[in-house]
Amino acid sequence: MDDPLLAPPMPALDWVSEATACVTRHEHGLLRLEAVAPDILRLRFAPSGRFATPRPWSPVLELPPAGLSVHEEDGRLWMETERLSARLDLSSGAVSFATPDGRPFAEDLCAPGWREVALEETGLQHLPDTELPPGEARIGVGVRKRMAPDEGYFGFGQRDGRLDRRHRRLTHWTVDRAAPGHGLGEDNLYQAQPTFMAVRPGLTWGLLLNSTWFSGFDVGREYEDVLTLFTLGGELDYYILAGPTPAAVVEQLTRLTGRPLLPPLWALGFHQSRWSYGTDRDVRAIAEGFRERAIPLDAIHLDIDYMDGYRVFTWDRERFPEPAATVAALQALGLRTVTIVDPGVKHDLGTGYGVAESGVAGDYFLRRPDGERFSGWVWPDESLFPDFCSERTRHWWGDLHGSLIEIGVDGVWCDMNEPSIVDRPYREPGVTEFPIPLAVRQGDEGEALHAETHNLYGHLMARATWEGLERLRPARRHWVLTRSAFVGTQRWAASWMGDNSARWEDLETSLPQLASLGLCGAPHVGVDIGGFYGHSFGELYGRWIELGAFHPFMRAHAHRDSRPQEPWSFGPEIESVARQAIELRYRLYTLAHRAHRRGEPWWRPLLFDFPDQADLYAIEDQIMIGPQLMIAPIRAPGLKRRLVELPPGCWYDFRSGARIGVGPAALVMDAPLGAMPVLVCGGSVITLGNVRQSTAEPLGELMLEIYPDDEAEGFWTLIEDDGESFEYQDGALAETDCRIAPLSRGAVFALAARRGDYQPAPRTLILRLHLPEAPAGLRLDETPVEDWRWDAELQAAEVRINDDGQTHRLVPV
Ligand code: MIG
Repeated sequence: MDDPLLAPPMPALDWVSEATACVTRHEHGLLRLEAVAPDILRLRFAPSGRFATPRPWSPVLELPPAGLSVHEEDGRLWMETERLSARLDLSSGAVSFATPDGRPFAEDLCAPGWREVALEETGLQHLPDTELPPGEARIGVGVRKRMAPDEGYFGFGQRDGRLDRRHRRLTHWTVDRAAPGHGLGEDNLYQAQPTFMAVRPGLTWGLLLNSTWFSGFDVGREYEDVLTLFTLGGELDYYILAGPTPAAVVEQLTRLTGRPLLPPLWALGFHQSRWSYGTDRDVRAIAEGFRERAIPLDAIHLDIDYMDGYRVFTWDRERFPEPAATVAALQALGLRTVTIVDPGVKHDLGTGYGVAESGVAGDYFLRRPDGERFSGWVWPDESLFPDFCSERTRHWWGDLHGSLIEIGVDGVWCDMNEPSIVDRPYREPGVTEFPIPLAVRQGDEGEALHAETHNLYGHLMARATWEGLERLRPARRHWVLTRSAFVGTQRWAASWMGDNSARWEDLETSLPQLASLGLCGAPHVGVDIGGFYGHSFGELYGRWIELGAFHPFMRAHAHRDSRPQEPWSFGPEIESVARQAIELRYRLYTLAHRAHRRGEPWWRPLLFDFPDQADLYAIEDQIMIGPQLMIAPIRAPGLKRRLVELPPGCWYDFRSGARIGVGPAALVMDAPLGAMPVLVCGGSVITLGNVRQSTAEPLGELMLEIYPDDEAEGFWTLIEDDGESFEYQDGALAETDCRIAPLSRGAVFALAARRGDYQPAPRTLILRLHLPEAPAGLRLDETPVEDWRWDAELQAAEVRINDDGQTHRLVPV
């Protein structure tokens, strides 16, 4: 699709406008521009003149439409909402967008173009029966847009490589990255998210390509400063997100694709995994190992060896004679059990394997174009594959989780769902990937080709799993982990980045990788801490776990051939680094409610919070954890200190409590193993609980670490709920607003009265106000405080109050 042609002009023959949309008719095709919301416009162009019918499994939600005003002037159509405008040149068919004050962006260089595409051009694996069927599937459609020279291009889903994707060509097709190691390439990985944001000082806008087909973005690689969007499937369909900030773009994107789930609290704790803890005894020993050593843990993952011959939804009764008893024993230690489930169902008919038999009886498995059932090889050898586009199939699959729920399993880990399939048993030589033929029909009505639905295989498996858990156990929040995903999967699942390696390079690439996903609306992400392939080693593991303590989803995992990789496997020094890192995670309060409400990523690049500082765009080795904390990880061996860029504002050292500088500036900070720099932005209130061995233990006290800025006022809302149920949806929340005046205005700290119906357990609040020097005294609610202390080391005044949910005001005097 790299043809050098700019598409020829495509004059409009006529146009009609409706309340929310405007359609222009061209000699070849129709172009429709629709206001999906005041800040979201959708553009569709169908060269055939027929727009594709909506898909019942579309990852994009229907929003109540917004008004669009349209008028023609000077050979152009002007279309406007309150927040966004578009202009279509009637003689050429090119469209561009602009802010309400007239700043243009995403300007077409020409009309959309289209042509027939040969499969070879896509780079997709090409077997005789994977041919694209003739017709719209083979029609590639695209358009080229001008890239403003000062724009950085971010998002683009799960990939290796740099944060800013200018000068790159990126495609979207989910694949199992079978080879060890996440390098610095940018090829397709397990997940596909055809969305990005363009950021420049003063304006961020976003784009979601509404195509589940093979698609791509050429971000100024082919032609300098030219952005090309292209997709197979015969229709160009994209949404423009008005921004004007990265946070607004992610909010708009997750309004369209669904807000991220709110995980149960336990899922935000530490998860320990390995391929595989192979027996009941191994699992219990690991659990006890954590408790004996007082290393906090909430979940243990069971990889594929718990199953009987890799048959999904079965247990190997020799290795796990009484799974319910094992799960109960873990529960007694405050631990949840997560089990892996692969999509491939062993082709095992006539032996009493109910999953295969009910799947065949219900006709839930994919069929080849010739009508034969499709099979391929995975762990259970020859396997059948559910058609997750079918609602009936999703229902059946979801219900199968009843057997796991009965045993007491709390979370489901969906693996191999790109899907990953090979052409013969793994043990035989010459194993090759074996794709589902692109012409396979999917959906309850057979409405779509696999070519259209491939990228949704993992997305819809995660959905089927979540919806099944919801039916089976409606009162408790569910938890699903998935390897493959698309935009929108955040509604149902967290994800990890698949099979990385125990190498510094893999730790390094994980930083921008997770940050990019956050920009695509997927906040609940993490990578295998320590590295999956290969043998991890003390320093790498130590650096990784101190970093991983800030992953939104925190799990350590390792390959079956790698040496033990539990926190105590590398000797006492690393064990204590790991314990401290995990303890810190358990003390920090969660950002999950913010993510759930606005899609806000909590692991994010500096540009998210500082979009006007172009010199910070390229920084990918410092990560903001929510708006208040910034971490500066170590990515290489032997380092004991590193350079840290301070964005604008005043900054504190989280560990020492000391004020360290005012940005923009850069400084060198100490970073011994176990103590990578963690900074707090002025104007922050960091909430810390006490150390707990699991999230099930009660919080005795809550520390509010208050860090005033020099000039800016700080705001923070602490959001709590029971961590387990859906009652927060009916108002069972506790929300506490905090405000901290700048030092220039006395650093007064104000706590508002608690809102909402959730009542936290009785507790003490410890207010720690960080100040440049000791105040003469403190007044609390207009009364002088007698019982307070100045902590000279932390440079903070500390006072304890009973958390009565009322308004309080602390004034240093
Ligand atoms: O072919 O279940 O990414 O986390 O341990 C390998 C075994 C299959 C790949 C997953 C990995 C998991 C492994 N799986």
